[in-house]
Amino acid sequence: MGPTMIDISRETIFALASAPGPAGIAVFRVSGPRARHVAEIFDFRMPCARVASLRRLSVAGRQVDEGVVVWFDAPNSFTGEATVELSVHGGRAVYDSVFRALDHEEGFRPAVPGEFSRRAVLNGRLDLTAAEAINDLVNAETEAQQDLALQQMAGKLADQFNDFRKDVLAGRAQLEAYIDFTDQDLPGSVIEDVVPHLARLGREMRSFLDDGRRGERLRSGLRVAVVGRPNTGKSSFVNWLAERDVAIVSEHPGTTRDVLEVQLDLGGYPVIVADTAGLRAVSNPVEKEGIARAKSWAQNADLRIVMLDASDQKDIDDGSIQGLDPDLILVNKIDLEPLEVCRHGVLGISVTKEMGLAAAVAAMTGLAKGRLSWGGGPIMTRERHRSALTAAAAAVERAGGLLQNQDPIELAGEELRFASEALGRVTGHVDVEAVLDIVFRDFCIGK
Ligand SMILES: Nc1nc2c(ncn2[C@@H]2O[C@H](COP(=O)(O)OP(=O)(O)O)[C@@H](O)[C@H]2O)c(=O)[nH]1
Ligand SMILES: [Mg+2]
Repeated sequence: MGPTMIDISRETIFALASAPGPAGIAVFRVSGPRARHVAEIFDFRMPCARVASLRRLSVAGRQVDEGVVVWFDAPNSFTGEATVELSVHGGRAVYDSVFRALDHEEGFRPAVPGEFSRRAVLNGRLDLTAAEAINDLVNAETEAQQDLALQQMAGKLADQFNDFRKDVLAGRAQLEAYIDFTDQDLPGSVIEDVVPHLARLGREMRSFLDDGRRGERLRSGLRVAVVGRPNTGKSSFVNWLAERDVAIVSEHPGTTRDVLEVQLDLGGYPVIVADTAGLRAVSNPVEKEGIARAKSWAQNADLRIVMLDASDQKDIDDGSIQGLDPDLILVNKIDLEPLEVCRHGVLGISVTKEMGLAAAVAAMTGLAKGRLSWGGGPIMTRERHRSALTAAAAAVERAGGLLQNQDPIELAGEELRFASEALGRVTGHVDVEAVLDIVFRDFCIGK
């Protein structure tokens, strides 16, 4: 049963908000109309609101722990409901006894994933993009992801969508005034005002959409494929990057068949580097499949690093193999054969002798930064944001076209109504119930 089917105003929910132990501290969150009752369940005196207080927790006369209790009275809590946070010790027995005591209580039940944030949205404490940002911050693994989540949490993306929506509504208001005038003298200037307003708004929306999908890429990690002929040292390089033996390195060509992915933090930017099967003509069906996977991964990647062997002068002169357009060419094994060329985007390295590797990482970091840095302003982080804005921009453009064609004003007004609703759905101004399941789908319990 999904939480949308539950009368949320009546149930008191609880969950462990910290990661499962053993750990120094475990934080239980309890939210809902009966949250105050936690004091009776554990037989302590509820502290004053927002004052952290040490309390002994007992159940049926037996002490279960001693911990810090914080009471938040409604609506001054994360969810907007009465909330208690219990910071107890993070051990199995403590967890079990606290969980059981809460679960046993009439009107209490364990929270489903994302339910605290969901209630916060429904109670108007958070807009949907801020709730998404909280989830992003919890999952952030690099500094750039952290920066992105924090700026979205602060409301920058919501502000941008609200500004677009206000501009759409301003256009609509002008049109509505025009509709009311129809049997009197028409102020012709209205069209002259509205058409340029919509044209400018459409351009602003398109330019905001034209962001190279940095936000989405930053959330998921930039995909970097390492491709090249067999035995050039791809697996050696990826293992060196990962600081562990992810892939088998061997002097036998054609060892790597599956695509092996390694997550890295390059100067604060999240990158997924893939080691792939060496590209060559083969008849072995397993290696053939490996090569097909390598090519498809490389074609869909955000960046391609081609690995060449310093002894293969023909490939070095070509600069590309099998039509793959490289962003960076690494010529490996320069310990055996010095590299003659000095072309931009070509670096000589030796993985085994650790030559040129710092420069290779610096080049990769520069490329990642080029694709992912976004200047700190508002930026979309999900397909949900992008498809809504794309639909809104198209509707705004259609409205402008209708007005220019002297089509009935109502039709343009309808397009603008559609645009404002699409934008309003992103923040939760419109149809919040309908989008909740999409937004909270990947939350975990306790958030
Ligand atoms: N001399 C030398 N040998 C290397 C270097 N890097 C890798 N090798 C060797 O080249 C062979 C193939 O390496 P591997 O990483 O499996 O290549 P892959 O097929 O491209 O994944 C192995 O025997 C490695 O030890 C290097 O910089 N110099
Ligand atoms: Mg390999």
